[in-house]
Amino acid sequence: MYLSNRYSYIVIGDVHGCIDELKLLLITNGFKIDKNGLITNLSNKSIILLGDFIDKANEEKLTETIEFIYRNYHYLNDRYNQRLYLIRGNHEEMVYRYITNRIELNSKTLENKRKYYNTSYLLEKNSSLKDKFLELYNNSYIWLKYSYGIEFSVSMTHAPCMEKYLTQDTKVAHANMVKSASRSENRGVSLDRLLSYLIDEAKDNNHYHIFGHLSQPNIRRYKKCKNYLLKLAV
Ligand SMILES: [Mn+2]
Repeated sequence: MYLSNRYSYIVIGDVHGCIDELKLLLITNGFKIDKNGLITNLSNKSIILLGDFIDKANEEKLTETIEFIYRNYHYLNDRYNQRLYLIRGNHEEMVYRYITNRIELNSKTLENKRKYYNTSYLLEKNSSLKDKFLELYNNSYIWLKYSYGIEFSVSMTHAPCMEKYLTQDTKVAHANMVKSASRSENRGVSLDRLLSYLIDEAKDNNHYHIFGHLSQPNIRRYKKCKNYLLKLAV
């Protein structure tokens, strides 16, 4: 989906239930949060959440996070304007599959549910929160792109991916934009080897790819400027 040039955009990576840090980050960037938990003082900024806003936190924080995003999604967006965008991450995708029975349950998938996708249990016992999550899931984008003329563009996805998949609308391309090769399944392999395309495909131009997914202590910028890795919210 192409973004309007009318706004400037703030892009926030993997929140993972860090609701207090998310609010602080918004306030640090000039937004205000009123007593009802609504984001105000946007001026001309729109917000893009880069995926993985759930899991890896306790149920209280996950509930607060989903409620906060849901409420603001409705407050900030209407049929004419969108000021809060969601990009789909692999955690939203997997939790969606668990809670809608789109995954075969066996010892491996049940173990993964316990280890990585704890939001599933919360949503399975809280149906109104589940409905809110499903609405957010269904309104999330796989990719967003901002372009300014032919010389400058920024593509955004949750995960890093090869250039041939970026902003393509096929099933395979979508899967690659939501999740890259798993580090937990490739222990001992360095990130630069696992995702060597990030280095091989980097170019010296003003077309950027912003993604999250890979937790890093700091922003990582690939040579020749093409690829950025966001500083994550965790
Ligand atoms: Mn991820």
